[in-house]
Amino acid sequence: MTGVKMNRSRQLFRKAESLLVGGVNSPVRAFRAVGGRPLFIARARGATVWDADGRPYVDYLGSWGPMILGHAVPEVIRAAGNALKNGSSYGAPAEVEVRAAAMVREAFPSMERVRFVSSGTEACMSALRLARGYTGRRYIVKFAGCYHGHSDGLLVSAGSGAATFGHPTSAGVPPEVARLTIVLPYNDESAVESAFRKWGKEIACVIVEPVSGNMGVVAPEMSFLCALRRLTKKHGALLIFDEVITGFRLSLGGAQALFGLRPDLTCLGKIVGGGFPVGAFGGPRRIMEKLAPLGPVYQAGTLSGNPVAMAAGCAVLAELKKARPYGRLREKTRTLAEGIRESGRRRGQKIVVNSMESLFTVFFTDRPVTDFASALRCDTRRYARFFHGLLKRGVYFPPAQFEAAFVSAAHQGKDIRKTLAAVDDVFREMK
Ligand code: HOZ
Repeated sequence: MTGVKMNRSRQLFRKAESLLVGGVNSPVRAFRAVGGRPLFIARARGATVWDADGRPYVDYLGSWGPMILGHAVPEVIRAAGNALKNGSSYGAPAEVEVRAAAMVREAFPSMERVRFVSSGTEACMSALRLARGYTGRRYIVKFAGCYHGHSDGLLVSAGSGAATFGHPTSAGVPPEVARLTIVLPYNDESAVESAFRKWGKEIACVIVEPVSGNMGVVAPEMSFLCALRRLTKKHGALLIFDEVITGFRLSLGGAQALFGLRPDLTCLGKIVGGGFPVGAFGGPRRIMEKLAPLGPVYQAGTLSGNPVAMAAGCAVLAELKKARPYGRLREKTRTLAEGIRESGRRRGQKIVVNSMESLFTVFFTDRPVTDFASALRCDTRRYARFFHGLLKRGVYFPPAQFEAAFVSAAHQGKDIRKTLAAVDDVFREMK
């Protein structure tokens, strides 16, 4: 046989394409936004993932957020392993659910009552139904470029993969459903004011990523978040913070603790499950008790509060509470963001690096990115070159422009130095 031997990832992807839609189970993983073929990951530890050919990469995906402590953390392995020995699912209450709920409420005092589900999508979808059931209203307000999972009413002008693949409003969402979603520009409080003037009595809730991670990282204006709180209260609508990304990441108590704001409902996912499929939503008793079995809003799940997932989540939350890695995470992210900006300046690149605590995005534009419209002005082809340049040098960034990169407690100085050297080299090459 002559020619180059096909690497294992490529072999696996070829096979996967004949079995899985697009070879993947979640669109952005297919690398279509950046071209080429996805890597298959065989194992992960700390801040490193290894592909199926045994090549290591400094990982900034962190499974899209859950791995704030890094991969294969001994405490998490131990907790999940011990739980597993007692069976993997009961479909009946277990003590660990109570422990997890107490930990969530301690970190998020606004979540007086909690319901665990199996994903962030499910948490947001259920919070929406609850908001409608509680207020007896039908409209919801969301912001262009925010992504709250893939339930029908929320897949309207959505960020993340929906934006990447050019379907911010998905096919299959009936227009009758999409019409119930009012989409406004992020960071635009006057747009929110006029929406409330027009439909105030019919708006059940406003749902927002308090720091957006799904059009890339976009920080909120404090006045914007305050206006949301003020206007929802004034008009009897609920304010929902989607903290699926920010919860336990920006601080132990998420964005709401960092900004000192109290939403009516909070949605969690990712970190709360310690790398297992978990979501949660919660809020004050008077609202949450509208949920079945106490109230008329129905919501249920066979794997909700799964004991293995709950045990893993508790282990991560306990570790975060003990180690309080937030200051160090912020410092590492600042070093990365400043290093990338500096390199960009030196190499004549038009980039903007947005960062917030342990989240950041390198945008290929020279104008500030403050909302979806400015994010969409980025040069996604240059992002693709940047991504592949880094990957070739052993650094794994998100395979799409409209996503966040995640820094973990496991990233060490040497990882950051390697990343910055790779970035500089790629920028030099991209000139
Ligand atoms: N929705 C995630 C990006 N914001 C992607 C999830 C995945 O592909 O794992």
